[in-house]
Amino acid sequence: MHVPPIPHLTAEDPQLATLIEAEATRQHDKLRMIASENYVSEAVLEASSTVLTNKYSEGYAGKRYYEGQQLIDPIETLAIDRAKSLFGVDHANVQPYSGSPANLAVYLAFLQPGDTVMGMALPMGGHLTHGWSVSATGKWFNPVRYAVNRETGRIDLDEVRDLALAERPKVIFCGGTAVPRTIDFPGFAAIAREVGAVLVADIAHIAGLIAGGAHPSPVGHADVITTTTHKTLRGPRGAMIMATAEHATAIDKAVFPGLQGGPHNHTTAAIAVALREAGTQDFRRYAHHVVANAAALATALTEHGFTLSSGGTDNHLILADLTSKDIAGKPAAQALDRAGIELNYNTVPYDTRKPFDPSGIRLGTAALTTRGLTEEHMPQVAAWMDETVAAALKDDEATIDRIAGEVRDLLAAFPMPGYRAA
Ligand code: DSN
Repeated sequence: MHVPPIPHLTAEDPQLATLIEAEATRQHDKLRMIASENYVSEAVLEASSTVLTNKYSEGYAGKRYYEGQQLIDPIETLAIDRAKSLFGVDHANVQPYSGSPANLAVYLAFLQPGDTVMGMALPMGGHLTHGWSVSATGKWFNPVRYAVNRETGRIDLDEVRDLALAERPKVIFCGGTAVPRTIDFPGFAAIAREVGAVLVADIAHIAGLIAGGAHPSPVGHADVITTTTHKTLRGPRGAMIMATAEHATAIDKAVFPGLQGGPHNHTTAAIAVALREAGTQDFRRYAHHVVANAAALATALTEHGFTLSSGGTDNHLILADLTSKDIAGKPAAQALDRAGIELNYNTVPYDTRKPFDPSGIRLGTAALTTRGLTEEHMPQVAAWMDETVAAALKDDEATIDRIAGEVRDLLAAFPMPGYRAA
């Protein structure tokens, strides 16, 4: 059953309660390997479902447009102070509703429509909001995009520099959604300085690894840092923008009143809880364990003949090209989901297939590490993945069902925050 329990919902809206309870069970029974997902603690769940959702608070602490902020102000200030202390930044804005609005606020703070922005191309691992064509950021601004090297699968900073010198972007984004390797923040910062651009590090995927000391920090290199709070950082769905003191006012004005109305105070409180958790020794161990699990899984997948983009991983994320397995990403992801292994199909760099039917899959170890799985389990996970992909090619649903049962049996020994067996 769901934890905290939902008795009032069950009594008043059983149809919805049944769906939520089923989702809790689904999350319990599956190896959740979508690289951007995690399990939050029960304390985070409690904070995000409080009466704070009743309150409007446009503005910032001490400068609100509505009365009754006696307790909202200290809650938001606590979240800000914890973000500043955890990441060692001058300024933090905890109001962005999620990662895309956070990135859009950066455009509003530093660019005029038509200005040039540079980011990693989406099929190379970048994010839609780094200037991809279907996003407002690609339609209303002038995007220039860097790639990864075709042979190494890694960013070539010489190519990034050449492009930056030729195009003179006002803003450069580093970071992305399918980047399995360490981001060279000092290298990007040198390029940004040379061309006079604002460097934005989008650390949405790796924020928890940075907080836990398992990935280098962009602080001291990037002018602005954007992040979601719900991936490796293990908080509620939300986002933050951190910045040097110089850019604090521009960022705050862009978030409110530039882009958003009232902050979601229940989310702010839950972010504060997550930031406190992320400052503990337990979380440091967790962050290093996420990386160790990903490395062990990458090794095991390679031994099973999977082709990994860039040859492996430095963080929580693995991108596999399934061409060598004679299956496309989407049917593989769907079969893996039936086998209790949840991940997403994904383009791989230089993919010859379409984004809605690409060659690869993307997976990560943040959630399964929260459940308590260790490196010793990764060979079994890789073996299940290999067997499932082979079974999918033969329409062998019996094997896929058997693996789903084995996954459930394994996970029964690993408690899930937010769920208890009835
Ligand atoms: N949807 C997020 C991810 O899966 O990486 C990015 O926005």
